[in-house]
Amino acid sequence: MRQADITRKTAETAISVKVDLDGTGRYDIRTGVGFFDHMMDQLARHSLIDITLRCEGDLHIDDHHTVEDCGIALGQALTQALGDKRGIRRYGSFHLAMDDALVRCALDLSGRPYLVCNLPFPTAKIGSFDTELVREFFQALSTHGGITLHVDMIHGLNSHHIAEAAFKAVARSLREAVEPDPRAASAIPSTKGML
Ligand SMILES: [Mn+2]
Repeated sequence: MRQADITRKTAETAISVKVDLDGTGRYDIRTGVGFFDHMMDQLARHSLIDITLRCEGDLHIDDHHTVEDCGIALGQALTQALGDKRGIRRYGSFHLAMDDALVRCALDLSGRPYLVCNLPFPTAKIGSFDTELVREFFQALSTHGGITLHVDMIHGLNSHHIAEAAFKAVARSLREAVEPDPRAASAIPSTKGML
């Protein structure tokens, strides 16, 4: 069963997250940050990973701790659910177009965190959401999910579209990478023998 259930509590946030890598993209997300919930919904829907996420964060300060810590907890959940990564495709990539926005993601479930995030948002805010938090989320996801993650905007005019295209590109890439590879069902996809 490729599932995980993580709870994480600090002075800044209390989070519970449940993932099922072999899901159908069902989501039940409540973090108190509306735009971020919208992005997490996209992540689940387009990765086909079922995600249940609850976060009670210190939103009286700002959204930063909530968004970052959700990235940490989700990365930890992915790591746990993937186990020894036997039989997965490991790599995934996608070009995602959404109106004016075109974002490319390429990722490797390598166990080696590395983030390249090139999303030059034209505005600092989407509603009340700070666009710089998109990078914070991907950084936390990469670090705690052991993911080499490249997210590059190729074209974009509207910050909402750019962010949404980025989350959907990451989602589609994750879908591919965590998927069982029927030609290598029992193999660990590395010449080193471990990931
Ligand atoms: Mn939208």
